[in-house]
Amino acid sequence: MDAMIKTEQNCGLSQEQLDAHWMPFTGNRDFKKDPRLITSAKGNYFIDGDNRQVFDGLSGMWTCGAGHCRDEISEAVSKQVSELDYSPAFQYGHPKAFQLAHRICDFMPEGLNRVFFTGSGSEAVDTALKIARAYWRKKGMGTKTRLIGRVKGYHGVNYGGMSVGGIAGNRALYGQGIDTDHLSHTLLPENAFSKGMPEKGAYLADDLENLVALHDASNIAAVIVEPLAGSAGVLPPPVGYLKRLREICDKHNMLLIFDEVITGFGRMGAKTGSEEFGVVPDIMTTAKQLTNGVIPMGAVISKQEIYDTFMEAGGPDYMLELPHGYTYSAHPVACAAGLASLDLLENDKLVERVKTMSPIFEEKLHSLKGVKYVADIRNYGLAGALTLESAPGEPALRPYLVAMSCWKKGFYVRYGGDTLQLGLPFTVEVEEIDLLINAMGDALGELA
Ligand code: PXG
Ligand code: PLP
Repeated sequence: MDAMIKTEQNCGLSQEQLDAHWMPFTGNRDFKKDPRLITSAKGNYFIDGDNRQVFDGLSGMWTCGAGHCRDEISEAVSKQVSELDYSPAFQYGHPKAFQLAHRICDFMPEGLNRVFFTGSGSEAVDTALKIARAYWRKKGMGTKTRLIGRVKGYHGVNYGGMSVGGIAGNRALYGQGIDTDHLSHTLLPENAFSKGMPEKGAYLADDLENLVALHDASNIAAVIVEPLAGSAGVLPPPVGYLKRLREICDKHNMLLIFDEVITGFGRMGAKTGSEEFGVVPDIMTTAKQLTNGVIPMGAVISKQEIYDTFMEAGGPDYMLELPHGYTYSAHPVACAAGLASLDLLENDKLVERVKTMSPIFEEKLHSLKGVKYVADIRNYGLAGALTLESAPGEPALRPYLVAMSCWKKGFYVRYGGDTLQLGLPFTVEVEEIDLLINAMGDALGELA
């Protein structure tokens, strides 16, 4: 009888069905004891397996800023599926791939105007790293291969992205990656509870000079950072930090890659983090918000000079200049979703809306200062995070408990390591922010 009740609660899924799916980045054993199932979504809310409405405090996974199940995107996708479901990505093209590439450039800082499509953020990162290495070879500087990331950076899970990534837990199991080194992270204790960009820490960019002194610029291809580190718990860049990185890259002839998988397309209250923070990279990686999360897609956007270098050194015109690409690069359904999604951002003025709502979010989020175990609060645009003091010997326990309590109260928030993260829908209302932060405050209050 118990098993029956449990089964009904779990949307009719059997234990065998639950066990068959090896879930990504999930405590599988815990989840399968008490699954948190989502069955539908509309606007800023999910409906769960018990037919409860749950506020989406992370826009899916930083993907669905325009809200869920938007008619404009659903209609574009369903039309595309029945018109051209797949089109070979290599040697042939379909019109929407070129239209979307051109449309993406409207959202880019001046000078970034060549777009390579991938199926995800991880693929975008590995593509960008390969382009960087190949670029220097094409220029006759083939020793420039080392890639510099940053501690606490997250660049997806493929081998390149994992290697430049700086979250130990995501690397420890997998043995040797590729040749990298890492800048120090920018989370300084003296900046705790900063609102927006922290004042101190621009000097941390000088770490790059130390790595150049160690490896020599003739061996370094590129530096990759998130302009605002997302997964490690929303770390806005210190004032002046990114500019300094840009100067050091220019001085030593190293490419600067901004990984804007989270910050691209509106989350910062500007079209990109690059625009918001006033520093232009040589290559940018994007994904997530590009299609509002509806169809998987990533894009690497590079300066024209990089593209031109490949074209000029490409040999006969029929030869391929970059031996790289994915079966699903520029998938027609993803392109349709991307075009509809970017139109929606623009027509509904959602980027501007992020800018308007972010001070309201900032104030409310920082009202949690002083609540038990809250060790730091950080925010920028519609991204925010709390760091919690660790329970003895269990650094990841408290955020997990708070997130589980929030879920029961009808709020989805993300937990990871010692942080809780929020990535509000661009369509969020003031009242929803109040309810969410109050629920988090209550959940924090329940901690032993
Ligand atoms: N780069 C950055 C900066 C990311 O944030 C990736 C690359 C990889 O993208 P894909 O599409 O391969 O997952 C990401 C992904 C979170 C969270 O809650 C963040 C990501 C994914 C899932 C959860 O912080 N970032
Ligand atoms: N493995 C095999 C055997 C393949 O044939 C392919 C693509 O043709 C891949 C992996 C790569 O798949 P994707 O292009 O979807 O990344």
